[in-house]
Amino acid sequence: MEITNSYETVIVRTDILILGGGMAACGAAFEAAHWAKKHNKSVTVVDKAAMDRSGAVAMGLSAINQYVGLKDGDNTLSEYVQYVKNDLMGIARDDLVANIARHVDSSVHLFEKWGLPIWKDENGKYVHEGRWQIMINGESYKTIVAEAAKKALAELGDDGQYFERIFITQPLMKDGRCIGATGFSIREKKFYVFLANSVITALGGAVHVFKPKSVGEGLGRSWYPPFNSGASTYFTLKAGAEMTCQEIRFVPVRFKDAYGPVGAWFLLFKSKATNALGEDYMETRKDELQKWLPYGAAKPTPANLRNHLMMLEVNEGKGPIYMRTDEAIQKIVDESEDPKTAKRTLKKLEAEAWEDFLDMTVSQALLWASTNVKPEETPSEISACEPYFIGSHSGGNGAWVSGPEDLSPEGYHWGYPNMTTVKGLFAAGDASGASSHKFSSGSFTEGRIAAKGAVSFAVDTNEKPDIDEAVIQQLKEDTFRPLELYNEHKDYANDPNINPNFIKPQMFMFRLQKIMDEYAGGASQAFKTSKPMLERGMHFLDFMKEDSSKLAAEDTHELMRCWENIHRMWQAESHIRTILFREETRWPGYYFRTDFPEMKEEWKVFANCKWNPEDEEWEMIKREVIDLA
Ligand code: SFD
Ligand code: AMP
Repeated sequence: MEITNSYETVIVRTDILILGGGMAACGAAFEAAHWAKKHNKSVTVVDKAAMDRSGAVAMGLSAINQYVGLKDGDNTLSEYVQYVKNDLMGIARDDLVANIARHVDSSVHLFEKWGLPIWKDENGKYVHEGRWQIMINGESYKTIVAEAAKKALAELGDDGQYFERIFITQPLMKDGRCIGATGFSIREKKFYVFLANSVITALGGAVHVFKPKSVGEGLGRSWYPPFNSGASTYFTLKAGAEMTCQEIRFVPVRFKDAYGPVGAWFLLFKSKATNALGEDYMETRKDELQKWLPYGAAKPTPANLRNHLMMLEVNEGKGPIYMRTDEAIQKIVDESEDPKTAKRTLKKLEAEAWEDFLDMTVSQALLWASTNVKPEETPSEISACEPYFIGSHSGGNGAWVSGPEDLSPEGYHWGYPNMTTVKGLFAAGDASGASSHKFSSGSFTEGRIAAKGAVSFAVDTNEKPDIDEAVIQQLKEDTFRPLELYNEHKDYANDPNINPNFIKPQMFMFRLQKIMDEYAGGASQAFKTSKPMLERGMHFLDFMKEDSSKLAAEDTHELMRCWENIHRMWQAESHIRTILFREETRWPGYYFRTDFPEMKEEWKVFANCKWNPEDEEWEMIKREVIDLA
């Protein structure tokens, strides 16, 4: 244990512990600081990266995708809930969606107050990208939000602190309650033990569980950030919390190879996507939607069904699929009232098209530039990405959390808002499930909701949890085992990456991705899978679980990579188990069960799962979908 013992153990005690530094965590920090001050409590935030540029919003965004406009009377809560429910083919928690939606506008107003430029029209009203989406100049979005969170913590003096570049590994549990977390510094030789009264997990979604389409020289490019590596799912599962919608992966359609988002093109520029022959498949294939009623008739067509129609084209060899940016821009120019201003309109549209990517997916602008794409002249290829796990966009996976007292029906509410089924453990953003379409603004808002609950929990319980020295030592040894293993066996072979005594994290990740891609319906399989395929995948995953104790790391950075892949592996297992459990195809375009190719009324339920820390067994659970809207 020479290496392990060379790491100093640092114990941090706090009342409210916020894990992650992304949108949900920043919202949680902002709100927790407010209530903590009133109740004399302390708040601590821990991020694996630097909050100014961490998480999904690191590169910025060009739209806020959840703004309901309640006060303006533009929309109603129930319309939003209906929209989300349809988009998820009937599977969403109305109470959670409504709770976020009724508070989200005030968060957006705060962002504006803190300096985020939101587009306005000549009447001073927000410029909408779509009904629920508003346009921003969002390159510095995350920096602005992180600054506000840090400022709120600073108001608490010594009772408000944040730790950056600390990787969270495990939950700390005592008598079935979550009392903190362990982690290690990426920069210093320190092992951290955070002890808290209540814990909020907001550790983001999961990327690179499936083999990405970008391999070789493109490895690492993905739509969602590669540093979101399944920590939320791992943390809540390991704590024994019930999880929901682990089967709902999100397969976004994106500009091919650089993953530029399509929303602004479809909604703001009203562009069409066509097959190579110029046919608008949303028109020519609309009869297919009749097979997926009532959701097939919903407006807008659910994201997975839009994908499905596109994939039918590709399967018939009618690709490439193109976003007709040229036609969309020309149409707007043609429709501009005064021909004299047409040139100016064209310039403005060109600038907006480039900025859409420069604000959130810089690499797409680089790809356009390097391949001589002029969006006003050249259509651009789009395609389906690899699957992602993200509870905040058009996916749904995450922890099963308690809803608000005033909205939630029986079974959806068991105490503090956004508390998981584990006492003292809360979840928000990508970490909480069945409340899709929260995006950046809704994740921040849900963080605020969870924080209010977590402060109440800390006030009500008012304990200072402790943990045995021996438990800490064991957790420390588990954390640093990959470093010890490498050190012990490194001289056995010449190549540090090839050694029969251990496996390096990159190799481990490649193996995991291969299993998921080939057996669990990844991109190479056109997202198709079946019971025999899933069972075969599970068989190989069992070997991976065994081999995970042989992960080895040369340094602390690689140690982080080891742990990221342990987290991904748990995300993978819960996904395979839940797809297997749900014997139907509900989200064609995200995945297809070839053995159960149709949607079934009896499966209009939540497919939940749970890993029991006592006997280490998995349990699959059906929960009712209760329609409130
Ligand atoms: O166009 C650990 N998103 C969009 N939202 C919008 O509102 N508008 C858009 O335009 C959006 N689009 C978009 C979006 C994301 C991306 C990547 C692109 C485009 C290119 C989605 C939102 O960004 C997303 O919904 C929220 O950010 C989710 O918030 P949250 O808090 O659940 O996740 P996070 O922000 O990624 O933060 C995660 C944090 O956890 C940290 N972390 N810390 C310690 N230990 C560990 N083990 C950790 N693992 C992770 C991270 O560092 C981070 O701080 S569009 O496509 O629709
Ligand atoms: P995206 O860029 O695909 O992440 O989409 C951004 C926002 O626009 C999200 O709220 C999507 O649900 C929505 N969106 C994207 N494409 C469409 C479409 N074709 N029809 C309706 N809504 C869309």
